[in-house]
Amino acid sequence: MQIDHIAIAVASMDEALATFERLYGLVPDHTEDIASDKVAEAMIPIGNTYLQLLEPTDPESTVAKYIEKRGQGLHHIAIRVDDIDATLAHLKSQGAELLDPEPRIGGGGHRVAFVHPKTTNGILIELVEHVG
Ligand code: CMX
Ligand code: CO
Repeated sequence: MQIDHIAIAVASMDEALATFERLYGLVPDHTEDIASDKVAEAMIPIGNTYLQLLEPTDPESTVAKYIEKRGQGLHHIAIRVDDIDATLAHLKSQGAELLDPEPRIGGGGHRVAFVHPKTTNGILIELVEHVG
């Protein structure tokens, strides 16, 4: 297990990318529109993990609602696992509230599933199993 990425909800991707580059020299190596989640992502490598900037692309996006309610900031932590099906089965047996009972395809084509923030102290957790 390792941290796959740490996601930050931002109101303006262009502005956030400019800030991270100007202050820390950090630049993304991958950007993508994730239509299923109504967000755009920019993946910024840092050490052996990534910062994921998330900008809503639709007012109905969960990220748009998040920014409206709580402001910009830490949105979720993504944990990389070897076998997401086995991890989900384990979490289910432990009574975790799964937002995605079955894995779905997320950014980069990887298999992902979200676990409700109320399960882990107010932090939204994303599980990621890399494909390819
Ligand atoms: N972190 C912590 N708490 C969160 C949260 C987040 N990211 N988003 C919402 N919440 C809280 C809300 O503040 C609210 O708390 P209260 O009950 O205390 O008021 C509660 O969770 C319910 O929030 P809501 O606005 O009613 O939102 P929903 O129930 O509609 O959905 C959530 C919330 C977490 C399930 C939703 O954000 C979700 O499904 N997220 C997973 C999908 C996602 O984030 N996709 C974008 C990322 C794409 C990627 O990384 O690849
Ligand atoms: Co993510």
